[in-house]
Amino acid sequence: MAKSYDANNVFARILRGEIPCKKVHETEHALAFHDIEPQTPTHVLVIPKGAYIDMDDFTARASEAEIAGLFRAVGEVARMVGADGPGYRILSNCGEAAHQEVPHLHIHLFAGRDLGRMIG
Ligand code: DGP
Repeated sequence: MAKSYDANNVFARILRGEIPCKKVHETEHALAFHDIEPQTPTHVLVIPKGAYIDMDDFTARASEAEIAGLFRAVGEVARMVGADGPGYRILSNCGEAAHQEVPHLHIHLFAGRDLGRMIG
């Protein structure tokens, strides 16, 4: 059964300007802002402006322009925060098994220290 998008999730509210965020970057298709509970010295979330629950929903319904726009923005953010040199990690939790908390697609960008090796 198709999941339905909750228009009152916290990132939808940030997109509508109802909740403040520390903005890093904004494009036609994406918004990037600092995570409220940073796990690394640099921890930015990059989200699509469209109403998509997770990566599964996004890749099924978003246009080519939206998909390209989101991933282009991730690269732009990495360069803007200076993560492109030393390196960074991107991650997106999708659904219950991955413990996704906010039901609006978001890509975490972690940087600012050695991130170690990651498995699973
Ligand atoms: P996830 O578990 O992948 O759904 O991560 C959700 C992230 O969202 C988590 O790292 C904390 C962050 N977050 C939750 N609420 C807010 C908020 O109101 N503002 C910001 N900037 N980040 C938030």
